[in-house]
Amino acid sequence: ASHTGAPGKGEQLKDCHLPSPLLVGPVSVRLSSPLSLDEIREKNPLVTQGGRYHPPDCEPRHHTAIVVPYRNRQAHLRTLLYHLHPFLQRQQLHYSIYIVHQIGNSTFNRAKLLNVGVREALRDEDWGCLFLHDVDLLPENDHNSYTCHPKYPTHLSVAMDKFRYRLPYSQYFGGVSAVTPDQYLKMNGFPNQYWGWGGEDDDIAARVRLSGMKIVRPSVSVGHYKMIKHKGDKGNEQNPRRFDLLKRTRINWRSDGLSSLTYELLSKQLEPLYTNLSVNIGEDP
Ligand code: UDH
Ligand code: NGS
Repeated sequence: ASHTGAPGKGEQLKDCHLPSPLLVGPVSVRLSSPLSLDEIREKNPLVTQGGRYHPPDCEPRHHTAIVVPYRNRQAHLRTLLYHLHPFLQRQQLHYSIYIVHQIGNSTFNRAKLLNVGVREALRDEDWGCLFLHDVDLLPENDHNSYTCHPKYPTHLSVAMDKFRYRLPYSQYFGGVSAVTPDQYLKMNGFPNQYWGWGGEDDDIAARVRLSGMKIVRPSVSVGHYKMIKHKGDKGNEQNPRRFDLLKRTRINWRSDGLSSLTYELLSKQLEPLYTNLSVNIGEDP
C-alpha cells in the first residue's frame, strides 16, 4: 500500500497502522448493572448482524473469531458485549463474536462447546485466529492483543483479579486462550469428555505439549482481567472424574477431540451483537 489520500469507491484500503492508534492501554471495567442489548447496540453502530465488525477505513491485519461457551448467564453476556465490542474495535480487528449455547439441562461441557464453536465459526470465514473466551472475563488493557501467535497457542488471561493478578500455576490455561486453525488441528482440538467443572483447561494445556507445541503468553502487566463474581452454576458441578481423565490425556488426545466431535446444531441466529449457536451436545454417558 503506497498510495495516500482517502480511498474512493472500489479503491483498496490501506493496511491498518501498527500499533493501532486507537489503543488507550488500561481501561476501567464497568461491572454494575449492565446496559440492555439495545443500548449496547446504539453504542456500537458499526457492528453488523451476527456481531461482526470490519474496520471502516483501513484493511485489518487480523481476522479473529471470539468463541464463548454459554448457558444461562444473561447479565454476564451483556457486560461482556458492552466491554468487548469497543475493545476489539480499538484494536482494528476484523472480528465476530460467537455464543455457543448449550441447550437442555445436561451437565455443562465447556471444552466440547468450544469445539463446536470453532467448527461452526470456520464454516463462516477463514478466521486466522480463534479466541476461546469465558463469558465472565473482561480484559482490562487493550494492549493485550486479540490476535494469535503464528506458531504456538496463546494463553491471555495471565493476571486475573481473583488470583491477585498472577498466574495461579504455571500450566494454567483457563479463562481466555487463542489458537490458529492450524494449531487447533495439530492438537486435535479440545476434549469432549469433560462434563462438569474442572480439568478441561488442564487437558487442553497438555494437548499443546503432547502435540509438540508450547504455550505463549503476554506480559503480566498487560494480561489483566476482571472476573465477574458469581456462584457455581447449577448443572456445572465439579467433575469427580477429572483427575482420572487427566491421567489419560496422553493416551486419549488423538482419538478424543475434533476427530470425534458430534453434535446437533439446533439453530444459528445472527443477533445484532453476536451469532447465537444453539447446540445439543448430548450428555454425560
Ligand atoms: N458457563 C456458562 N454457564 C454455566 C457454566 C459455565 O455459560 O452454567 C461458561 C461461562 O462462559 C463461564 C465458563 O463456562 O465463564 C467457565 O465456567 P465457570 O465460570 O463456572 O468457571 P470458573 O472457573 O468459576 O470461572 C468457577 C465457579 C465459581 C464458584 C466458586 C465460588 N467461589
Ligand atoms: C484447577 C482446575 C482447573 C481450574 C483451575 C482454576 O485446579 O480446571 O483450578 O480454578 N483443574 C482441575 O480441577 C484438575 S478456579 O480457581 O478458577 O476455580 O481452571
